[in-house]
Amino acid sequence: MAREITLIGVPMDLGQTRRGVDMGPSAIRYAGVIERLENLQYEVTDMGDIEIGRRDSNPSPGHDNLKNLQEVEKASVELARAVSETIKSKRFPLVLGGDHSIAIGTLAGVAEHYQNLGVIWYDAHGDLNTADTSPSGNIHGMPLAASLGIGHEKLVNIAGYAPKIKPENVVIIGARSLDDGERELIKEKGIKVFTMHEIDRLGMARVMEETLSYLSACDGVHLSLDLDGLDPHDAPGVGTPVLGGISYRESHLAMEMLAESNVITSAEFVEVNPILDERNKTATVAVALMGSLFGEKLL
Ligand code: 5AB
Ligand code: MN
Ligand code: MN
Ligand code: MN
Repeated sequence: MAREITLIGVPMDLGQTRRGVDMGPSAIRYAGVIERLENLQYEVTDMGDIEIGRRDSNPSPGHDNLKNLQEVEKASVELARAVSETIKSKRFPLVLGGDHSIAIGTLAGVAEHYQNLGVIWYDAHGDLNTADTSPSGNIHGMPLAASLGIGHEKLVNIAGYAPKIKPENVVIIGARSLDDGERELIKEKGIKVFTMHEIDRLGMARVMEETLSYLSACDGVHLSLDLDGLDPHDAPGVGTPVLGGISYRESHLAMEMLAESNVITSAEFVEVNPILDERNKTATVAVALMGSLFGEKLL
């Protein structure tokens, strides 16, 4: 893992309809992310926030069921550029969301640097919808599909190439809410999913061991961590909470095992919504998990 980290804030809230998730990057900074990483002897540069356009109050025809498509596309292009530049200068991109639609841009910037990029999608949801299958029209439910090359061409072709990742290089961890179309896509593409059932049954240690061995042929691994993967008792400040999630302790173990394996080459922490939170708890959890991911140890 690079010892130099670039923080990229993405105050995106246009991938869903609840207000407040645009304040996620500020909340994470306020929770002390820079100090936390500097204490671990990383050199940290905060490049500030990507500019996000205005909420599209009048969706243009032909974009049905893709809310704010234009603005999400625009921000994704800019984010992809920032992430790609970061990797070019041999630094680790740590992206702070913002809603999960930002993963389209993050992965567009990351994937051009790898032949065989692995992705760990830590989430209560599959984020495998398209405009045709989405019950909401919210693009934050579509980024994994778009990155696999499935969905609207504007989302699929960010940065001018597609697909970004291969289905056999994706592991979803924490799933407990999937739509019908997502279930079909998982079966059709044979995507590896550790649902809450498997986490309960196998335990997080074995889930992470299997995840790491499953992705062992990858030349880089991106961690896309949606805070709603955690149980809402531990991470209440999210827009689409689902009961019965991964615990705080299990999440720490997962991050510690990723740190030990030294395979993660880029990461994003998304869906922190301070308006829905309890005293910045969710951002604080996010920063604590980043601590573990970047090698924090008690002894
Ligand atoms: B998140 C839902 N599947 O598509 C949809 O938080 C929820 O990035 C998506 O995981 C949740 O609207 C998106 C019902
Ligand atoms: Mn989610
Ligand atoms: Mn998500
Ligand atoms: Mn959510």
